[in-house]
Amino acid sequence: MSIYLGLDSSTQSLSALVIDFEARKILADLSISFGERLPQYGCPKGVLPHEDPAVAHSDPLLWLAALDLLLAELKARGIEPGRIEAVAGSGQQHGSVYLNDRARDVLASLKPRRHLADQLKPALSRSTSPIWMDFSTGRQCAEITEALGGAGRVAELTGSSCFERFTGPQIRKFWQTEPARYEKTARIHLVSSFMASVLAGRHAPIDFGDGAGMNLMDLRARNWSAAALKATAPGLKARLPRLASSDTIVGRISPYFVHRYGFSPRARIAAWSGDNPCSLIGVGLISAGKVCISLGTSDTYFGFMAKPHVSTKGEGHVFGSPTGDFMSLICFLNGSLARERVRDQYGLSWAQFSQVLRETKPGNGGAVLLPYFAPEITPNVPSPQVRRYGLDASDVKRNVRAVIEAQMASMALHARWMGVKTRTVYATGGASANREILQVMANLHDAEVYQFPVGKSAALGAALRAAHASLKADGKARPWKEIVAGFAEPVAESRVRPDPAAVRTYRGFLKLYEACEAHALRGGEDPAGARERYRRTSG
Ligand code: ADP
Ligand code: XUL
Repeated sequence: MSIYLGLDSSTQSLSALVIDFEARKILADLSISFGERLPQYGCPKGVLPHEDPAVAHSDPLLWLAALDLLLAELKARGIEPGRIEAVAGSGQQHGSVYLNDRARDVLASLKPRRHLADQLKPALSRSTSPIWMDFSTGRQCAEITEALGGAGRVAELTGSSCFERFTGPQIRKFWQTEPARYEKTARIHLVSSFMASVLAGRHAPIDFGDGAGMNLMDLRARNWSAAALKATAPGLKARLPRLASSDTIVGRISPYFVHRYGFSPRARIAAWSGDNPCSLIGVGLISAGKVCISLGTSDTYFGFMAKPHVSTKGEGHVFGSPTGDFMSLICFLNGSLARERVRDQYGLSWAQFSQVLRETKPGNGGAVLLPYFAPEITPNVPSPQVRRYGLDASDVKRNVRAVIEAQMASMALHARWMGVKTRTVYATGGASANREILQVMANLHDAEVYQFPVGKSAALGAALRAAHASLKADGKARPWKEIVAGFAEPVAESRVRPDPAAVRTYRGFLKLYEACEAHALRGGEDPAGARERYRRTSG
């Protein structure tokens, strides 16, 4: 038997991939969309409505309701849960769940006849969970940064300078605004360690991958940083789970899942990690030289890193990789969100959007759009701001090209701190189906781009991590190369090659884009001159 389950608790859905590891086959692939299947939780896109647009919380009970639904459905699809050897998972990063001192007993004695959500409800000390889309902790970020000696120091210590969505600033805000509830909080989990805890029926550790997304972990020493804890909230260490490597086995599956869904009592629960560390495995990035660009609700740009090399200017993060190494990541909030806004503004279908990209020229005649339809993470833009340079809002074609060129240019500029020349890009996420978008990507990054056969890279990475951890626990550890082989590989025929003429055009365009960004965000000089220079050189 070599059947493993990978779960992915993401912003808008909970997904599962079941793999037959030895046969290199995906046996089941399913998802529960929160908005469609669990509308009673009032989180149509995975987020609770709030009068302050900077606040983004979700309902942790929604994730549990989805887990019950998903496992029931897995069984209905003909998968025998009793054959699953081990389960691992991936969680949206940074989000946190606050539990009181009843949680330990509740987790240890889950009743198979009752839903998870009903049982865990009395164990919450805070009914909602701030998630990665929250921008409301600017003040706390400033306070922590000052206490730790500046943004560069925080980045050197924790892998990232302070970011609003990171767990430490979120915890500080909770302590400051709801001290009584903070006092009643016995354990603060990440989404990943919370879900693992429920599956294992005991408090699970936080892995080094996801732990690095908190501004609390010493990235190199891999322990909770005393200085960061002190700068965040009092009594925090006692409230955090322990840190552990990603291949830790948390324990056997809780009897709840054995009795309710027919899992084997011997099934192992491996530590969960963040969705990005899991995706790193899910696309097979186990050594340096290639990067992955995921075009999802938000866009991410990430790659394997052997030695931690951080951005001290707040342009990205270094997390732990499940292989025990490191990974770099840059998150762009305005991903599909911005592409859809432009598409919808002009009433286009995706096919028409692609057609426009085919018909228009690289460099867009020097027209530039800064597409911060929502607050942007990279570069830091705290409130929405859409700017057009040499571009009329009524020009459908130029706006379509401009949004894609802006996104790809922004990635190229803000990935420079990683100091690597990328020759190969793996593209994943919903919009990676669009080959015209991938052509702009190839040209702007001067790299070959490949599509991936499995859309769910985070869930696949989780399933492969389950296999890796469980084999290791049996004394049959396999090298990562063998773990990912045959699963996490790009489609060879999908290659999109850079066009040399477009690559040349984009060298100048990048300078122009950089000037527009500096003008809009940092009071830089008017980019009219830069646009003129670009137009002259691009012919
Ligand atoms: P998530 O981050 O929620 O997992 P996905 O990776 O599933 O998101 O991507 C979903 C998004 O993909 C949709 O919101 C849509 O904007 C985008 N998408 C789907 N098809 C296309 C296409 N042909 N061209 C561009 N974008 C697309
Ligand atoms: C990464 C980030 C997002 C979330 C949700 O830093 O905020 O990618 O992990 O997917």
